[in-house]
This record gives sequence, C-alpha cells and structure tokens, in this order.
Amino acid sequence: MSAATPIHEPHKIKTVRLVSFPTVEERKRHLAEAYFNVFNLLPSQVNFDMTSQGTSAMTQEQLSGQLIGDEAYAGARNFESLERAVNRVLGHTYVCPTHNLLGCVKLVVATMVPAGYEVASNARGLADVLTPRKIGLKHVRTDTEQVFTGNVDVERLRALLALGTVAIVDMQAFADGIHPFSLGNLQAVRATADQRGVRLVLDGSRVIENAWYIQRHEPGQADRSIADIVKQIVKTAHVFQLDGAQDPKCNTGGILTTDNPADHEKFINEVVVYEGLHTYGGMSGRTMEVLARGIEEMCDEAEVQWVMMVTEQFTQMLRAAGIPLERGCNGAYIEADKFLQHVPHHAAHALACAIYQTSGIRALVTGRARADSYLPIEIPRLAMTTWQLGQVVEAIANVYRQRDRVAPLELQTAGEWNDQLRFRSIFASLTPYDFDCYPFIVHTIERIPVTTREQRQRAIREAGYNTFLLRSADVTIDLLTDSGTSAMSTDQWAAYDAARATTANSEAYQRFVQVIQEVYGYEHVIPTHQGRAAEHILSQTRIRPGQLVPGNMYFTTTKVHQELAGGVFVDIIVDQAHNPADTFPWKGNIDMAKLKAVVDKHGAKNIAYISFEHSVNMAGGQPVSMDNMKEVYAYCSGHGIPVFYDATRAVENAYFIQKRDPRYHSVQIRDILREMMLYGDGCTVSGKKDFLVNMGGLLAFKDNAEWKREAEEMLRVYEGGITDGGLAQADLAAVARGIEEMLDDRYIRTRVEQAAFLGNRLMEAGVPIVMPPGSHAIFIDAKRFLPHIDQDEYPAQRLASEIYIETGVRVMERGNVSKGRDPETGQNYRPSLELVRLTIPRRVYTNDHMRAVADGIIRLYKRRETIRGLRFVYEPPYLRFFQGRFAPLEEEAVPEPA
Ligand code: P71
Repeated sequence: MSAATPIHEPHKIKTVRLVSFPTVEERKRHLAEAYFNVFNLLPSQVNFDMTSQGTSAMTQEQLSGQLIGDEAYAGARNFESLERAVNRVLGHTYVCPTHNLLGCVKLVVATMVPAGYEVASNARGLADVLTPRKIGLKHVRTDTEQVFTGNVDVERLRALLALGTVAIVDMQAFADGIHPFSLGNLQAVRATADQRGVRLVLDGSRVIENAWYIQRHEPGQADRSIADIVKQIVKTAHVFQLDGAQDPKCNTGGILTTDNPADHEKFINEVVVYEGLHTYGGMSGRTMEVLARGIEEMCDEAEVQWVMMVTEQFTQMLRAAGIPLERGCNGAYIEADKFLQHVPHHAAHALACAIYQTSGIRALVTGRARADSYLPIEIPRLAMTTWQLGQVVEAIANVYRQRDRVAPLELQTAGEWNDQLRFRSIFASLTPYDFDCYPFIVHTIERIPVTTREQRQRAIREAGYNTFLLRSADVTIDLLTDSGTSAMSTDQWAAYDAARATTANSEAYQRFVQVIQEVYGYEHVIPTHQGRAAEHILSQTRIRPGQLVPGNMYFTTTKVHQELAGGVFVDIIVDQAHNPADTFPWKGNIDMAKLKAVVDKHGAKNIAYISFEHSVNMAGGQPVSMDNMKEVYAYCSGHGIPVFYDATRAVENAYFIQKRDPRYHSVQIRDILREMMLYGDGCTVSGKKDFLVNMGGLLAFKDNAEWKREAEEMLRVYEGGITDGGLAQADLAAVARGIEEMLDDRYIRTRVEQAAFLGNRLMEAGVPIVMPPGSHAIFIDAKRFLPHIDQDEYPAQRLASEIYIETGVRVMERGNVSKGRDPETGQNYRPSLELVRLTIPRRVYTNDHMRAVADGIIRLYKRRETIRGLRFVYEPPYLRFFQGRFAPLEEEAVPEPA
C-alpha cells in the first residue's frame, strides 16, 4: 500500500465537543475532592481525557446510524446490518452480539472453559477478569522479540497444551495495549492449537493497530491493504471478539464471531442467560447500527495510516523528551516508577495527579491495582489534533522536568481495583502548563476526497476554470468561503434538537432575542434567514432614493441592496486599504477626512446612514479600531446621521482590538464587542460567520422602536414570521447557543490565529499576500504572483484554478472577473486589488490542513513563470464570476465551423 506519510487528516471536522480549561486553583480543589484519584474527576473538570475507549470521533455516516435504530426485541434490521458488516469486513459467518467485551469474555468462559481448566494468553491484563472467576492464566508471551513483542512462545505453548489443562488459547491483538503479534506467529499458534483440538480465541479490539504493524514491519506484508490483513487475522482465529468501543469507534457494544456453527450455537444459547437475545445481545438497535457502520469503515486505509502516524509521532516526541515509556497501539504507556524514582508506592497515581494539577489533562490508571505501574496516555481516536497532542507532550515534559518535586501519595482507602483507591497528599509547588490550542475536541468527521492531478485537471476543465462550478466532491480542502461552513458543537445540536417547532412565539425566539440584547446591547432584534435579507430590509426602510450611503469599502450584497433602494454608495475607507502591501493595523478604518468631506459637500440630510463593516471582507478581513468607531459615532451623532454596522465578523474584529490595542489586552472579547456596538445605532449580521451556524442572520436596532416596526412590516412580506424570519425555531436555538460560543476568548484567538499561521507560512516563502493577514482569510496578490499575465487575461481566475489543480484546494477569485466591465466602454475594469481569497471555515480544518495548503501554493509559486492566462468562453452579463466559463490561453481556440 502507499507508504507515503500522510500530511493532513483525510477528513475535516463536522461537529465539535467543547472542552473547558479549569484554572490551577480549580484543579487543586477538584483533585482534593477526588481523593487524589483522577478516576473521580468529572469530564467537565478535565480538558483532555487521554483515554481511547469509547471516546473516538465517528464519521457523520456512522453517527447517523444512531437515528435509525430499529429497536425491535427480536430480529432487528440493525442486527442484519451487523451481520453484513462482519461477513464483508471480518469474513466470519456467524455473529453473536454482546453488550461489550466483558460480555464476550463471559460467553467464551461459560461455554469453553470448564471448571478447573486454564487459559493460555499473550496478555497479562486478562488476569483482571479471570482471577475473580477463579480461572488460572498461563502467560505465554515470548520475551525475545523486538518488534512483535506480543508473539507467543510457540514451544512453551506446545508444552503447556500437552499437559491437557488449557481449555483455550487466547490471543490479544496488541496485547495489554503494548505488544503486537506477527501474522506468522498467529498462524503458528493456530496450527499448534489445532494439533490439540483447542480453540484459538482472538481479542481483536485493536486489530487495526496490529494489522498496521504487520503491514509496516513484517517481511512480505508491505503491499497488502489493512483490510486484507485484518480479514486474514480474523479468519486465522476460531473465535473472534471485538470491543465495539475500540476499533469500531462505537461508545459501547461487542461481538463474538466464528465460522463454526456448533460454537455459534453454544454462544447463542448462552447469550440469553447473560446478555439478551441472540439478535441484540445487550445492545440497543442504534448501538448495533453504529457498530455495524464502524466495522464497515474501520479498515479505511487513509484513516488508519493517519491515526497510526499520529500515534507513532506522539510516542516519539515523548521519548525524545526523555520520558521512560513503552510505545502503545493507542498512545504511550509511561513507566511511572522510572519517571518518579523517588516515589516508592502508587507512582502511576502520583504521576496522574501531578499531570492533572499542572495541566488539566487526565491520564487514567485502570483495572486491578497491580505492582506494575504503567500510566497509559491514550489518544482518543481521531478526536484530537496534532497541535493539541503536541501540547499534551509538552505538558507531560513539563512535569518530567520537575519530577523530583512531585509529591508522593499516602494510601487512605485500599482496594483491589484502582478506582477504589483513595489517597492523601499535599500539593507540591509545580510550575503549571498552559494550553494554547482549540478549546474543543472532534466529535464527528466528514471524510474528504483524495484526488489525483489528472482527476483535478478534468474537473476544473469541466467547471470552465471557475472554482464556483466545481463539485465539492472533487475538492479536498474547501477554502471557498467561511460562510455557513462552520462545524457546529454538540451543545448547538442539543439546542437544535430540543427546540419546538411553531410559527408563533417560542422559547427559542425569546432566547435568541435575549442573547442579542445581552451581548450586543441592542433592544430590537429581528431574525432573518441570512445577511442579505437583513441588508434588503435595512436598505428599503432606511434609504430614500438619491441619498448617499458612505461606507468602508463595500460588500457585494450590501451594495446591491443599497443601490436597489435608490442609494448611492460612497467609499470612505482609509487609503491604506487599497494597497495590499501596506501593513497598517487598522485598514478597515473610515477616513474621517473623507467622511467630513462627503457630509460637507452633500449635507447630513442627504446621507441615509453610514454603512460600517467590521473586519472588512473585501479589504482582506481588515479590522476597524475602537478609536475609529468612537470618532465616527461621535461625529455622526452630532450631525444626526445613523451608524449601522455590518457586524457579520464583529467578534473577529474584537479579537484584533484585544491583540493590537494595548488598552484592551486584558479586556474580554465579550466586553470589547459590547463597547464596539455602543458606537452604532443598529446592525445587520450574516449569522453564517461569527455565529457558528450554517444558516441565519439578523437586523437589530439599539433603541429606535419605529425603525423596528417598519422593518417588521417588510419582514412579514419578504422573510417569514416576526418570531422566525423564515428560519426554523431549531436554527434560532443553534444561533443563540453559537453566540455564547463565539465569545470564548480561547476559541476566537485560535480561530483568527489560524489565518495568520497560513499567512505567515506563505509569506516566509515569498508568496505575495495582502498584509497584514486578515481575520477570516488570506488573500494572495495575483498581480505580484503572476506579473507576466495582463489583467485582461484574468490572473486571479487562473491562479485560483491552478491552486486547485496543484493541491485540490478550492479558493475564490476576487479580482477583475468579480468586478466586471465598465458599461460605458465595455472594457474590463482594472481594479487595484487582483486577489484570490483562501477563506477558512470555523472549527473545520486543522493546522495540518493549513500547512498542506501553504506547501502546495509554495510549490506553485516556484513554477509561476509556466502559468499563463485565460479567456472567456461564456460570459454572463452581470455577476459573471458565478457562472462564467473560461479556457486556458495556451490552448488554441478551435474555430467555430461555418
Ligand atoms: C463570503 C460571503 C458569502 C458570499 C456572498 C456573495 C458572494 C460570494 C460569497 C457574505 C456577507 C459578508 C458580509 C461582510 C454580508 C454578507 C452577506 N459573505 N456582509 O464572504 O461577508 O451575507 O451571505 O448571509 O447573505 O463568502 P449572506
């Protein structure tokens, strides 16, 4: 299979789960209340829970299985899905469902291990569940292997079996989380078991990870797919067990599979005693469906390669920091007694406490309290980014550097199991570690297509070299827009599901109004289906034909509605905004001299209002300063001119104020936003940006009830009811929740800094971009990227299509194709800004995606001289950028047949 190391996730983020970051003081209190056993901490007290069981992110297809549970007691369709998945992916014929892996163990022991017999295994952890059942465990793992440390010592096994007291041979894929076996060894064990008529029972809960090791390290296996190796592993066992909460990424559930009808019959006769009926085995219908889909998906080659690369890197980084550990299939297993040499007892627990105290991470000591003292740092599958994992490494290295100061624990309450232990301790003075990363983990993912250059060349040709006409199914990383492309959170989904539908007044509407009143300080709130709908109503109700509408640059939809209402837009943005190379920090500002000149010339009465946009989109996502807002408002109030904000990206603007204005460094985003809005009389918002939803918008007025009344008149005719604006109540509920989330300082910082991350990487390689990097996007200056292409040959349009061909990334042209032609002369406009926009959806892509985007564009930049221009083959009369079609200039136009 492809041995190339993956450079970014083969998926994007679909839904996020927010995590909280308790302070050091809070963590100390929680730890004391938890008796210094991190098992007792609650998820809300932890930032990253480093455990991999039942914590994986699913694909959206897998998650959707949750909604189609058959929930029949007998013969559920979901069980049939499960059977099909097992037959296809694992290859076994018979499936006995169980409530989880312990259910599998129960059935195997009850049907295959008579009293007085023993189990031979390569896993020591199995003793945890066998000892209480009074079943002996014979450990048969070899200690001579280097890579396949989970291999069984076949000679030892043969000798054991000859004694006749071993009932079954149990093999764990990645035994105890640390020890993989080889295919060769597995086959030898099967042959040995067959000689004695003993069953080989395989626990394949981590079969994927083991298959990857076989593919990587076993001679002759490199060219096989994970799917192929997995099937062979399963078929080599007589009986196969699978923990639904591990490789199949379910949250619970299990299966016991076999090709042997007699064994299966024993299982299903026993299952009714322990688990449930043979067609549900203690799982709900939805769990079976999610499990079935997880099994169908789990051998996906790209996903497995990504997960294993991340795991290997994680382990290597910890090792490089000097931390004593064993590489695990799902993370790193720290040798706590070597880490804390001065701590004689319960070293793993003491280390877990120190890690939590300093960083908020939970690493759990599980199972029976044993002499060995591994502290597993497991990675929840697909749920964390490499950026976050890198910081987990740093957090643990931070403890390692001050390990001599870690306090020992004194046992207060003893117990057989780790979860029972209670300790007394003191808080050592340890330097804390502060995370600087996304405040969420991944809840569900959407797989993204991987295409070849040939496929992309064909796709862009079919799209007429216009990225608007590409199918998203052909796009690997979609940077067309940040509008309506955000990943919602699980809390937003919960609010969405809980909202009751109505066309009248509702709790969702009231909450929506209330949250805007609280956050923006505006009394009158009108929901609209998106931004342009609010712009339509504002323009129609507040512009008299012939009036001027001065603004800081324009946005297409905003300007169209002002003109449709008879207004005349006047650009009064500062000059710096028109120069891509200028690094002025407030390129969104209104030029006071330009504003005063317009008012002096035309008189305040002839000005409808000031159209004041935050994080000016067309200027490159450039912010407005607080002082400028104050100054504009003070001047306009004095002249009786209303100021209406386009607050679509106000929160992102607020972040720039926090970062760039020293007076606001320690002011929270929430308070900065509230002050910004104070300097206006109303606003329109496209909720598809800051609000973290896929649809929605609003119009709001600070205190003018008459403006509201007039707007609602139009709302009823053009949009919907006054309590929904044409949105579903569920959408309003998701907006209200999104507004809470957008105000998280950690979120907004990582959001805006992601654009800077991409921008800086491009800049360092010399790629010309609009300076400074913007709030939501990076704009590449096509004029300087392709100086040899005349504007009449559409350099930005060509650059957008070349970026797609080179990297599978979709961007948007913002140059003269967008600007159009002068209606007088019929000539193309030659705007100063000839740009392509790389717009970053919120909470969707990781820094690994961004790095891949930058590196692809840098490759293109190195061969920029080879790129030529385009000509139109179809040119619509207006808004030609949406539907226009082009051909490359290097391809001769074929003369039309006469
Ligand atoms: C963006 C968009 C969406 C878009 C719109 C038109 C052509 C291509 C893409 C929309 C905005 C915006 C600002 C500042 C109002 C709207 C309209 N931006 N103000 O950037 O950026 O809002 O789409 O919800 O109607 O890709 P709406």
